[in-house]
Amino acid sequence: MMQVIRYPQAAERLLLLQRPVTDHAGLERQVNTVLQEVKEDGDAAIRKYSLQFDKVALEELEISPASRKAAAAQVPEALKRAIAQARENIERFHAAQREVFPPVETMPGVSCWRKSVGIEKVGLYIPGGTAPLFSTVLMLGIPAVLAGCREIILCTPPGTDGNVHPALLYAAEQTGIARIFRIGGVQAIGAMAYGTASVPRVFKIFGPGNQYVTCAKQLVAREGVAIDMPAGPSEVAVFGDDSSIPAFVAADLLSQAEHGIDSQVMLVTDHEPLIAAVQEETARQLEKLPRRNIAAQALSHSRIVLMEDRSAAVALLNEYSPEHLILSCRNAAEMAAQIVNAGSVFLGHYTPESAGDYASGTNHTLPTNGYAKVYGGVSLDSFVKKITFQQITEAGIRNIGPVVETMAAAEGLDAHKNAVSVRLNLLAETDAAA
Ligand code: HSO
Ligand code: ZN
Repeated sequence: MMQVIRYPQAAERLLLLQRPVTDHAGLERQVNTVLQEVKEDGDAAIRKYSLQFDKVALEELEISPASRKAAAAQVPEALKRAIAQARENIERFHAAQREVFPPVETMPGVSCWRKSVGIEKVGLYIPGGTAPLFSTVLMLGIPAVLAGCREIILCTPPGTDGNVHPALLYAAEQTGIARIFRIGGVQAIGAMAYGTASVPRVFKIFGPGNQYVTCAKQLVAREGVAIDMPAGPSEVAVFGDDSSIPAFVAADLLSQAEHGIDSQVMLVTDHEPLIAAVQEETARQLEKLPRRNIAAQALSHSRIVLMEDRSAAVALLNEYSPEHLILSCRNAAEMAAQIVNAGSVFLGHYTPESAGDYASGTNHTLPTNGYAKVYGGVSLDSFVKKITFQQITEAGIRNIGPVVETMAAAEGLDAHKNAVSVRLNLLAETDAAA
């Protein structure tokens, strides 16, 4: 089921850490055709492609406030309570990311400060497909609201009956998302990037999606619309040792494997006996999963890697830079301190990735494909830009002015120098007059 690799050497390690390559160039022409049509024909193009791709004839593109309200009646009470708890935790964690940046007096009379200001218009994309990801509505909507984004819209593909899953509408309602559109795929990205009669244009687009959606986001990004990050197939790496509980490890691997046939799942261990135990458990648990077909396909290209010791495992994991990393081992905190590349890290035997996927408070929109080497996941920061401010007093310009004059002169930029000199001259005149 899962391929086992023992003590891989450098060349083999490179191969086993590779991600699947998606041929975006091949997709681009196709995706671009749809985008251009949405740009030119707006709502008409959206209706055309919704019929063609999603098999749904749309009249109203926006979901009415009445049907948004009505969704609550279709959501079981237990789920509502769970959503409320998840929302509270996600809010608490993201609110703590608010930055307080008091002015810094870099020199007497020279004050500099920075303020986070919400991006005015943001668009959230929630994929349809095999699972209604209402948890992603919380993960994107909550930080957007906390950041003070003024216009928050959401696009998601409807079923063939034109309806959107009630739990998704309910989560959006609870989060405070202003407008929801029943539009999916490339059409949705085009609509939010360019704006149509029904859909307002936004400045930044967030959210996961299939390769068409990802390609569309990358194309509109070239035209000046910001995007959160390019999303690849979801990933988890688990590190296990002699303290691991095979049933827990297997369950964690399967939780990621059930996302999609392209999910990337890896177990790294320094304890040979764990390998057979996890394989056995995985096979046993897989049998009982409703999504076993998807999970089995994901597992068929997944790997178990045996390393000499913990430090070799750490090196391998940092090289892989997984989206999620579960340290299912003793002294997890000590190991976590050595992790420099990962989207989100889960410590100890009682911290499944699922907790972070839904409810513990951290964001589940994370860098895949090795992007964790340079990017962090979505957070409050993703929804703001940080504007710097400064104010210089008369005393301040006397202090900093000569520094600027000298540097400007040395760069041969006399107009820059003059902007200071005219001020210093006036001060010198008033000093003389006094
Ligand atoms: N593991 C997914 C997030 C998710 N899981 C949503 C369940 N629902 C991507 O990180
Ligand atoms: Zn998940």
